[in-house]
Amino acid sequence: MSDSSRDNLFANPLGQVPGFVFDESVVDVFPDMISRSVPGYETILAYTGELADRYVQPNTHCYDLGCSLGASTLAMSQRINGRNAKIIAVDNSDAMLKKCALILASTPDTGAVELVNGDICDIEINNASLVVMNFTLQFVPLEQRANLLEKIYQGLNPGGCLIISEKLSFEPESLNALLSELHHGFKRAQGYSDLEISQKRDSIENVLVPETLDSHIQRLRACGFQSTSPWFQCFNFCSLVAIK
Ligand code: GEK
Repeated sequence: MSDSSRDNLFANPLGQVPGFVFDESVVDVFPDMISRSVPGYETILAYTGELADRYVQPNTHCYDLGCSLGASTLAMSQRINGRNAKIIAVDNSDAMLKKCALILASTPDTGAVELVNGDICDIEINNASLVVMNFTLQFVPLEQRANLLEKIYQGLNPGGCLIISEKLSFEPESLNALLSELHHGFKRAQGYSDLEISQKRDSIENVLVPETLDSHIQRLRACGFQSTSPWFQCFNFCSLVAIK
């Protein structure tokens, strides 16, 4: 890996740490950042592909909400060739979408992907057999999350699947602290220094707002998803499926 694609955004003391934004400096290092920060990221991508294979129906839509550089879109598209299913990949970061477009253009068999520059709370969802939100809901303001989930439920066809991957919080606080410490140990093992870990934590606070697993499941049930379960968890990172 070249130095310019290694995540060292928080390696030097920043004084006042700015709030995290998905700008060009993040885009340049994003694949390295997410794979060294999210335990199980590669597994979640692989099983996003597996679930796409199981759930995507011919002539329907698949949504990748908060697509970043298109990793989940690529995982899906590799498994659903020939089904005439359109993937709609949405992000509201111009920098992410520009680079995502370049990546898709240089990858074979991604012709059926439509890139949308917009807020996932504003887009329309219809005729969906699969909706993927891998590590995006955590950035949506808390008060907008129920409406977004309700819109997804309405836009899914019967039998359709929603995948939500998130960082979680835990109660009581002692358990939250334990799982955060295990996560920080994972980051240390991936080569991040204590300074990088603590500055990133300050930067992301109030930008990424995690909820408990119970809150996620209760909200999904309230929207109408009767069939929902976590299928993966490592420390404070989790992925859920919910079937309409
Ligand atoms: C992956 N899914 O590699 N509307 C649209 N996009 C948004 C919004 C919003 N309201 N809020 C945040 N984003 C990807 C990884 S990253 C996760 C997703 C992370 C976008 C934001 O611009 C960013 O690209 C993405 O959601 C979150 O599988 O960085 O931890």
